[in-house]
Amino acid sequence: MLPLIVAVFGLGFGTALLLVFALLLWRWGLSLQAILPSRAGPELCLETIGASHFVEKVRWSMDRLGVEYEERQNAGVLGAFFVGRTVPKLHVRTGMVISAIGNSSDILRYLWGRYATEYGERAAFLAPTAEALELEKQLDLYGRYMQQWIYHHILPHRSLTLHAWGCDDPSLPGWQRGIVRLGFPLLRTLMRRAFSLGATTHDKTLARAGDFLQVIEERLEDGRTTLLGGPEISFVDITFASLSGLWIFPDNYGGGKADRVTPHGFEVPAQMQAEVDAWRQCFPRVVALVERLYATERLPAAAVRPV
Ligand SMILES: N[C@@H](CCC(=O)N[C@@H](CS)C(=O)NCC(=O)O)C(=O)O
Repeated sequence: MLPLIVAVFGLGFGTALLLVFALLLWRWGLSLQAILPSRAGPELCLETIGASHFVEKVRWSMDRLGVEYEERQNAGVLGAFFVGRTVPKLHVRTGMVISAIGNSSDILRYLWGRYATEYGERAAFLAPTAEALELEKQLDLYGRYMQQWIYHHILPHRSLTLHAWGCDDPSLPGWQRGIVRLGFPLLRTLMRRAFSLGATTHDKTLARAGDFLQVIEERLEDGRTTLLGGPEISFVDITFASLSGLWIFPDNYGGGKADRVTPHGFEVPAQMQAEVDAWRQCFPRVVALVERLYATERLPAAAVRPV
């Protein structure tokens, strides 16, 4: 950037040197800011986009745990393609140090490690047992199939996609919404490449997601009310329900934090609706589980008592 400024304004050697010095000072100020003791802010800050099933998994877990946190919402996709970060991303302030964790499963492990002793029973749903971790790996794959599935269907529809990315949400920064709107053709191309979208991928995704849902449907045949069979829900139930929200659209998805991006009021693309109808018919126990979890267990953050 600096050489451009120097060239455009025809600056001399002395001014250019001053400019370099000023920029170095500014950069040093930024570094100092990070370690100044007066730095204020929430202990936990969750960086998100409104419509994300991986975000919902963490958000729901944090709401259930009852930790205080601030959610910082962004417009969809910009982060991934221009800053190289995915959401959810949890920023943790410990005194002067701010750490960041950027993978939903790793965030859940951090929450367990940090709060299990202090919160006791209330954190029990986060216990990373061998069985839960094994299922979580498959669930995370299912989450990726869901991304491929939904983008295959919505990307051809500009308004629907922009809505899902938060462009109709006035609480998001206007400049982000503007860039997403303007850059839509590019973002759509990048998205198609990132997920290798196309008819072949769609067929594979549909089959793999269907196979996984069949496994879960069979698991529920013995009448269990949770995926691991215990009386209380665990993080794998929260994960499964959150990831399935993309096709079941249960009431209360997001616990009040995704209302501005849900597709109510939009016509669901016909092929997508047909596939949802088929899944609903083939996997009634799955649908019942997810709807029940959302109706009875998806409490908003404020509903959880402090420890
Ligand atoms: N494995 C990651 C996947 C996260 C992911 O794919 N997040 C998407 C949203 S669902 C994302 O960051 N999209 C980019 C963006 O919207 O900026 C996790 O579990 O957190």
